Amino acid sequence: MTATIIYGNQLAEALRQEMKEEVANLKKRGIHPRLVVILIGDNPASKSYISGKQKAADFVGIQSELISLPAETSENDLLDLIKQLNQESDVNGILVQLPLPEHIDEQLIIEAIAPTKDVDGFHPINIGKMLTNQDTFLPCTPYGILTMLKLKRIELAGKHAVIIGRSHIVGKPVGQLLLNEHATVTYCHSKTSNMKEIVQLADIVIVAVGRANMIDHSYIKSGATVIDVGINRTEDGSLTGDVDFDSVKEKAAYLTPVPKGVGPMTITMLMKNTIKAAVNQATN
Ligand code: L34
Repeated sequence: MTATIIYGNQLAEALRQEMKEEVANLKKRGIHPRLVVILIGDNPASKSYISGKQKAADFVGIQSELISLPAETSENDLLDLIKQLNQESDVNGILVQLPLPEHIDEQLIIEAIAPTKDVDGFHPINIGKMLTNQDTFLPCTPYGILTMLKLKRIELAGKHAVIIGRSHIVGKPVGQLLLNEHATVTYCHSKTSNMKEIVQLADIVIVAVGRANMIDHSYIKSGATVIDVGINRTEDGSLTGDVDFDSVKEKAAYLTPVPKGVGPMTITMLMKNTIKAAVNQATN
């Protein structure tokens, strides 16, 4: 079997086109979605992801502003900035790009963002709503993965999904979203003793670890769907996923590439959440 490759960039483009029309219509009603992105320091990967976010916002018609602050910015100054943006009624979404420098407490910052403006869906209130299947901002990467699976009409109910990785921004929440879709969910992580045997049972495998090519065909059940969330920079500067693409593509039914897989969907879901924030704030 040779896998159907799921090109996230193509799905993302179609979704952004729809959002562009939606935003044009919202503007006729006086709703102008606006996103503020905060970058602390100058991590090159963060800069690249943020530039993708700004390009997408421009395309869709979302006004985006980047506030770029030095790595030495104090936790208190960042908290003050967030409090100020929470108060500004023309700011619909606030995103603090992660990771943050060591001296800043990430959780404290996430919890400072007004839940109504938390377009990342990282605030504990929004995570709680996600867990209990209430309407909320879903975290962008898990939301992007779910959207890809749905657009490709990949069955989730009753299927065994194995998540490799338990980070707060990808692994944990994507498992919960798949559980909400009635999948049977297993989490694997660094302390899992028999990972290969578990992954071999999976109908759907989500790999979000950050180790290049760690999953090859020997882990994969024939006909499985494999979603690669890893973004690893190789020595020559190119990007590669956590999945050994050439090996797995001969065994899986569906496989996402890196780049052009999950990454562009993450950005697209941020646009969706920002539009949702603007609409919610205009009507509440
Ligand atoms: N607050 N921090 C916050 N929210 C987020 O949702 C993120 N994330 C993760 C890192 N920190 C965050 C992102 O935006 C990862 N992430 C992200 C966003 C976009 C892309 C990858 C990760 C992306 O566009 N990837 C492209 C390649 C980009 C490149 O060349 O550098 C791709 O095709 O996969």
